[in-house]
Amino acid sequence: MRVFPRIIKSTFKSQFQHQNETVNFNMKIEHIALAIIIALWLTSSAGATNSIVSTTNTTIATTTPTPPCSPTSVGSASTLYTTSSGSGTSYTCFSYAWTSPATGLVTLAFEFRHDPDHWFLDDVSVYAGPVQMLNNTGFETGSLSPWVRTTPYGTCSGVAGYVCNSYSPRSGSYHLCDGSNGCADRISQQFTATTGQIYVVSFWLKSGATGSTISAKVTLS
Ligand SMILES: [Ca+2]
Repeated sequence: MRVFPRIIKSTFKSQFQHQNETVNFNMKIEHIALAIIIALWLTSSAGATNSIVSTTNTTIATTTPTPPCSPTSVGSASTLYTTSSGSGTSYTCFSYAWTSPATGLVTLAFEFRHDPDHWFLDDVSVYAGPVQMLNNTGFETGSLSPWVRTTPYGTCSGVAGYVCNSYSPRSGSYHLCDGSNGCADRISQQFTATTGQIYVVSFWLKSGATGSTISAKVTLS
């Protein structure tokens, strides 16, 4: 009679252990699942954090300067200005809007002859929109470079074009002084132009004196 309860007890114990193992197994599965979910969430969070891209919008102000005097449109003409007399014994502004007919190097050149005295040149600019194409525009380095002096009409007498700090520059301490006599010398600087681009050229000229055999020619070609 005592065997039966023992069998029942053993069966219950076995079932209980089995259930307990099942519960433990289920709890382990739940823990593993929870661990996977947390791992996935952390990965997702880390990914989300990493996916935030910091963008900075930088606004660059570009201002196209107003020429010092109103430009005359010359199309693609290579001669901007020519005179056979002095342009005045005080500084006078000249400005031209020039359209480049080609892409490549162009030369802005000033040919000066002034038998009685000097030509003076200062504040030369060539703007493509807001971009200044020239260097040493006001001769304030105190030397000619990157301007170049050449003598296409031979060796002239008088005072060859040079950067000087006398005779009242228009700006700063220096300007170009050119007293080439007997023939003209040439002061030029190159820049790279683009087809169809409009370049606004401006410069200031002064004649040291009035008199005979004075000439100036400004070309862009
Ligand atoms: Ca100057």
